[in-house]
Amino acid sequence: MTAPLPTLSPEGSGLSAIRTTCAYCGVGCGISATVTGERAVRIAGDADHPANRGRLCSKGTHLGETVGLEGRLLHPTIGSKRASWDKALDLVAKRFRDTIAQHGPNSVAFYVSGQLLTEDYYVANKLMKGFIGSANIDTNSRLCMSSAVAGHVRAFGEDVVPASYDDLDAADLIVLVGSNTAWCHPIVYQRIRARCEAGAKLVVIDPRRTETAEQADLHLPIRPGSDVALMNGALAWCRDQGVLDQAFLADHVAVPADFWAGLESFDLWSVARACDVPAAEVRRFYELFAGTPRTVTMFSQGINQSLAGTDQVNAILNLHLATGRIGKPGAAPFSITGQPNAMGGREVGGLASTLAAHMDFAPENRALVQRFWSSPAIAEKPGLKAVDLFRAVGEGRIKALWIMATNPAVSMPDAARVRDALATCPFVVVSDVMEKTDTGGFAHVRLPAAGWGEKDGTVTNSERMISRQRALFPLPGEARPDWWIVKEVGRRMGWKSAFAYDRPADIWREHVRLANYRNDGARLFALPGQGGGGNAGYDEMAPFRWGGTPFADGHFPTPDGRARLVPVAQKPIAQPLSQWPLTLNTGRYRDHWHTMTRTGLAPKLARHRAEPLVEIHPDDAARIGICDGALARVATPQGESLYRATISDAQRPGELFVPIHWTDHTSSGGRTGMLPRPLTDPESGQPGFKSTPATIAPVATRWRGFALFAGEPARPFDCLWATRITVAAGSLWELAGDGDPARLDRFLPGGERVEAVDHARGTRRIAILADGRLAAALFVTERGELPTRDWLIKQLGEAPPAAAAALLAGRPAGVTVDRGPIVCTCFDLGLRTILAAIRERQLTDVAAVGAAIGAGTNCGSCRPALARLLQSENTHAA
Ligand SMILES: Nc1nc2c(c(=O)[nH]1)N[C@H]1C(S)=C(S)[C@@H](COP(=O)(O)OP(=O)(O)OC[C@H]3O[C@@H](n4cnc5c(=O)[nH]c(N)nc54)[C@H](O)[C@@H]3O)O[C@H]1N2
Ligand SMILES: Nc1nc2c(c(=O)[nH]1)N[C@H]1C(S)=C(S)[C@@H](COP(=O)(O)OP(=O)(O)OC[C@H]3O[C@@H](n4cnc5c(=O)[nH]c(N)nc54)[C@H](O)[C@@H]3O)O[C@H]1N2
Ligand code: SF4
Ligand SMILES: [Mo]
Repeated sequence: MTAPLPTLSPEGSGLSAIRTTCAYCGVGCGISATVTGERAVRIAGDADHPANRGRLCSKGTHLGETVGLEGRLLHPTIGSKRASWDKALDLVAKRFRDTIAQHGPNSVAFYVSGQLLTEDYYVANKLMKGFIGSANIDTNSRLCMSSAVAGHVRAFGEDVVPASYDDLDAADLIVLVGSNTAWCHPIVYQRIRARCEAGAKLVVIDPRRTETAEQADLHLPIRPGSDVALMNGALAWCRDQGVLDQAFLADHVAVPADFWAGLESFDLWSVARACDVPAAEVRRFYELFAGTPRTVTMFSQGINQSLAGTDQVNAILNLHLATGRIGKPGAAPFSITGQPNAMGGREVGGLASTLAAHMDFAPENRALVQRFWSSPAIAEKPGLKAVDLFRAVGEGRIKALWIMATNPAVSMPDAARVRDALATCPFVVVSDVMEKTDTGGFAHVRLPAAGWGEKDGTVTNSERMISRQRALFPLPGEARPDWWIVKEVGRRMGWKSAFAYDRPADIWREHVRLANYRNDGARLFALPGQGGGGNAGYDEMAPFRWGGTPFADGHFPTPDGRARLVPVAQKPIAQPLSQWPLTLNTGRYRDHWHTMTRTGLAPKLARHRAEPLVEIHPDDAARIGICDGALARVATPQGESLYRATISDAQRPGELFVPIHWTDHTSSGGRTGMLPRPLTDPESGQPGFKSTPATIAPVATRWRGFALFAGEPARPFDCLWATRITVAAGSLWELAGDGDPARLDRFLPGGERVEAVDHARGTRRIAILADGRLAAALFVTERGELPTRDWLIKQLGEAPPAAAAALLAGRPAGVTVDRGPIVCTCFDLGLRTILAAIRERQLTDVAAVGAAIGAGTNCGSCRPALARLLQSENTHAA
């Protein structure tokens, strides 16, 4: 495997740092990692990486907390039994071969992930499309980026993102559409803030007032699904103001005959009505847009994850093409990607709807790719897209399925049906790094994959920059990299020489050759000059961006060289149904990543949002009888799930917001995947995760409480509400129930027990001591208060812990330690601590808070939250 790069030796430490890339989001930050022990690493931002220039957000900063081996899958299993690699790989190869022999190549499928490295992805795509001869390989990017892909292809002829982060530094106006950048792409957001501090304007278009929206010059809280109206209206406005780029249109854009006529109905008033925002606000946006040539419009899931996602993407691209704001510094439409290697997956062509290397299934492309691979077969036509793929599994049409690096039992829409499908599928293989995932429970064969910090390969970030991910640790247990697992199966299926890779560099060189193969410039995706220098060249590869500044010359990869304006109509906005009067929106929290298999291991990331909340507008809450902090049941036509309610005027009336992160392993409720419908955009096949008809009702509970364990509870909780987070020495469970709270005793371990009971309030407090340490604590009340968790969490590891009286009080005598929810993860500062500092020291800006108590001075992810606290304190004071 790769030797560490000896370049970044921290002064005097004697340890050398390894340059690698963050495990999480599509920003693609460079990391300088110094291995300090067997499974220990010190993480710092790589000051030389162009994507982040040394900065990291809260998730990247705390990656070191996630590299332990706790919970890892470390050997293959067949059924519930441990198996050797030989047995497991032979079985996978045989079952796929037999199924294909009996039912044809389209009876098998792979479901893969934007969290694979490019080399892994390349081998999986080659095996399915070139050797099995089916295109039934789809990826979780279908749920994430596919509307952007389809929109790019319609407008440009190829899936090319025509922007880079440098454009943000050069823009005078940045428009964020359906993107909670402050939480989901924090380092890009810091770059946006820096640009705004230098005078650029920021407009945020999101139905919710997110932390991103709070710092904007203008926030348009539009009605969900009304983005086409808003963008079409902007284009009509620009035309009326004479700011279209007529020369660019004439030379480089094909405009359908009735295109402009289609915009007639999008006047200011109609748009304001469709979007449900004041016309004056819409007008402010339009004036800003029309008046600012250097505009970057950045969009993500509020645009993509819609039943009209592709049209919404094209509405944005139309606006940029018609104003000539593309291919120039500071002017671009910018689809920002979610996963670390969503873009790499698109480059190898690992979606069911593309063949390979940005080629589709046209006969000449099929012939070219088959020749390049010297393969016995080549997929004839696009394969099944994710939602259809799982439907086909459920209907018995797919009889062998291999899932890699994704957790569809949680993340697919209508996840209950996905689980049913997995349960009936004759053969399911799951490659994952973790032993317990909701999807892994359905596997016949489980294969232990190498994880971040153990793998070598490349990833491509949102701005087309390809960076190396490098191994920091030896492979643990019997874990193997995904490329190795897939090529071993390919070889055992009979294709020995086509899958004779010894190292990721071999695959990279082949990928480079295919990108450049018979490519006279017709495909913009090309990697000229790459792949040289042998294995050492690969090991030392520095980050680079492919494609230069796309479209700078006004040429587009379409047959006539012109871009396309695509007529898009605003879909009628569905009226609320009487049974489902609300609209459910789903998305992300700042410090959690997807199904939390990694961030869930980091105590510092767990406390920003410790439970899955349903956010509801105060008017709706009052009308329906939902109290802040109470449990509520959210139901949709697909299923139902429980959440803790939080009342928030950041929500629009009639809309609910829930997070996507909780699973069977972390919560008895809050499993959001059960709620969205399996409906998709007709062009892209991307599910409409952001608006599902829904209803909400309060759930009565008799008691609430929490439990702390050094380790895990004796058995899984079965009460109404139990959500888990990792704390430094064990786990913390938030609990609520309607039965007899005394039943909770059976979850506690044995040991010396101290207990206090307050019958008047229905309160019981129990601490269990074992070997002089606090082994567990249970605090339950029917009518009383509960202590804060912080101090008790600290007692878990301590020997001896505090006196029994203090333990049962939940705090040391005479001291209040309620920090509130954690805002700053780096300095471990809670809301109350920060508010106290602001008041006592009369702090007025984020920098002053940082100078006083450190908050926000390291990763900066909490700066938007600090700004909001300061703002509300100032309003309060005034
Ligand atoms: N902390 C964290 N960061 C992440 C991830 C994570 O799990 N956690 N995941 C990564 C991945 S894979 C992805 S894809 C990205 C996603 O990054 P984002 O797209 O920023 O995240 P989301 O929270 O899914 O949705 C963004 C916003 O779309 C808004 N929205 C909903 N409906 C509409 C609408 O009709 N119109 C408009 N204009 N907006 C709407 C929502 O209110 C929400 O605030 O984040 C990446 N980064
Ligand atoms: N309701 C709703 N649903 C959504 C979304 C939404 O906004 N709303 N967003 C969608 C989007 S944009 C996305 S991207 C998906 C994400 O959804 P998923 O892809 O299902 O989520 P993850 O938790 O990232 O799953 C990754 C899995 O791969 C494992 N893993 C990590 N690294 C490796 C590796 O190197 N090799 C292997 N083999 N396994 C590895 C992890 O342990 C984990 O089990 O969710 C989608 N679902
Ligand atoms: S913004 Fe944060 S999560 Fe995303 S790549 Fe950078 S450090 Fe990692
Ligand atoms: Mo995503």
